[in-house]
Amino acid sequence: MDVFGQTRSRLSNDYALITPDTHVSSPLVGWENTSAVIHISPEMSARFTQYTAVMQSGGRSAMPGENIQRFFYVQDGSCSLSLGESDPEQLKQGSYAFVPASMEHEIRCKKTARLVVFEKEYQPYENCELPSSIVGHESDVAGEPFMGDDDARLKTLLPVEAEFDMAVNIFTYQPGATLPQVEIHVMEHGLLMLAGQGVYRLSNDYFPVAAGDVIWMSSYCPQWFVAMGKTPASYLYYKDIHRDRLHEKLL
Ligand code: UGY
Ligand code: MN
Repeated sequence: MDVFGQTRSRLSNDYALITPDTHVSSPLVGWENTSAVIHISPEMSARFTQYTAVMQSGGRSAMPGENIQRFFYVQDGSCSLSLGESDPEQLKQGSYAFVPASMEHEIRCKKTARLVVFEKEYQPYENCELPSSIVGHESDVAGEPFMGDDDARLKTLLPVEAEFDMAVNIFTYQPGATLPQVEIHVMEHGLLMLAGQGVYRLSNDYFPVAAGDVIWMSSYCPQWFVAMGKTPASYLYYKDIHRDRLHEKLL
């Protein structure tokens, strides 16, 4: 609580920094024994949704809307995932799953679980099948040096293939490591700081950021990051990929 009404949260037309002190939870429609904070949504002109779902004992998910694909990452606790007719798989901290649009599935929780969820409408692409479901654990994904820098490593959690129109990655920086350039690109981002701290450049502004912070970056929002402190900084982030917007409009 801040008695003087101060916060690090900031909103602008092309980015949002949302810090945990400004979160307000509400029930998640259709889900049972679950509350959520919807951090990023079309209400702020994003083309996707990012939310944190906090599931309690007896927690149960609902299906997303028609043609909506869902990715979730288990930030804390454990849960199970049933995909189609198959037996439930147990998921723990660091597990993640991608569920293609319209695939029947249910997340259930016996104790507690905190999930980071990204949802996006699927944009089909000529001659491409629907992407398949993916279940994995971040510890099974190798962190590749980003543009040759061993101190900035990227884990790519989903296949980089044309049927996938979204990517979710984990970026880990040693203290002092940076994004090698100020990036300006058509893809949007939704991001959760998982650990550590640093300074994020968003458009022409620079912000101290730390574990728990959420950031939305619109298409073409200038962005850059430097990790600071004594421990590595890491973030989980979403981006839309593989769809040429003019081409889609012409189809
Ligand atoms: O994938 C990306 O665009 C990534 N390098 N951006 C970011 O970390 N802000
Ligand atoms: Mn980027």
